[in-house]
Amino acid sequence: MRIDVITIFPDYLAPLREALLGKAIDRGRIEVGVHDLRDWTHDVHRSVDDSPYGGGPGMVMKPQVWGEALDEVCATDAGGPAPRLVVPTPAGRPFTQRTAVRWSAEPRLVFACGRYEGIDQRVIDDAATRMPVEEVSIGDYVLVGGEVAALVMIEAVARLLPGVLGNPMSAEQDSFSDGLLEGPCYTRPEVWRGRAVPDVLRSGNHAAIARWRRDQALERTYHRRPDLLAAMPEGTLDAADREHLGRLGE
Ligand code: 6GU
Repeated sequence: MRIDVITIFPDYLAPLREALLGKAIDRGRIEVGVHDLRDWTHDVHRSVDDSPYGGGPGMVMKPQVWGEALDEVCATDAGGPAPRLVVPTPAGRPFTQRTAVRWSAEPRLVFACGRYEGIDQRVIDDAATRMPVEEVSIGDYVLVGGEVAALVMIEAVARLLPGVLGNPMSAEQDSFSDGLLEGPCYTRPEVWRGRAVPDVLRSGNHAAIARWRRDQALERTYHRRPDLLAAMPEGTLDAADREHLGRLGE
């Protein structure tokens, strides 16, 4: 997968080269390009923003600069695939694990990181005539710009790519992969500061362990994310699941 990021703060994306993502780049699983938006300015001040039509606070990012940047970064070589353009914005559709799974099948992603109040909407509308475009938010809070959101989304996508995670089973057992939060986990020692590891995990009874883990996941989801339980498709919970949840409500 090839990932490009356009930003006025290229240094913000430095963490991409660290740890898990850095290793994936070194191994050639991901190719990353970070581009300074100001490279596409023509004026001496290298300005990227202007005051909003209709008035109001803040500044809007200029269409001319973004237009040229996207023309160049999103260009396709002969027969090559068009990228999916991602525009991080608190006004976007929610980014979820499903989004990450869907994007992990793309050959190319381009992230257009805006600052200030946003990017002139015509940039997004124009790009959408040539490539798939998604305006997405990573949660119900406001960040200063799209850079940190892009880092979050790139990490969520990259860890799903083959050969990026050490253990491919971990991606399948994630919180959200079965619609529930993951329960607690334990390692040695057996007793730490007077706290013992739950007996069932040391019992060797694999069916009992699986049932206990499922119940813990149900319990955690019930208390922390009741919205996830309410949204589970019909038939996702079996009789044993429903019985455990029933006991929690009593
Ligand atoms: Cl994607 N961008 C910004 N600036 N703020 C956000 C966000 C994105 N998602 C949540 N808040």
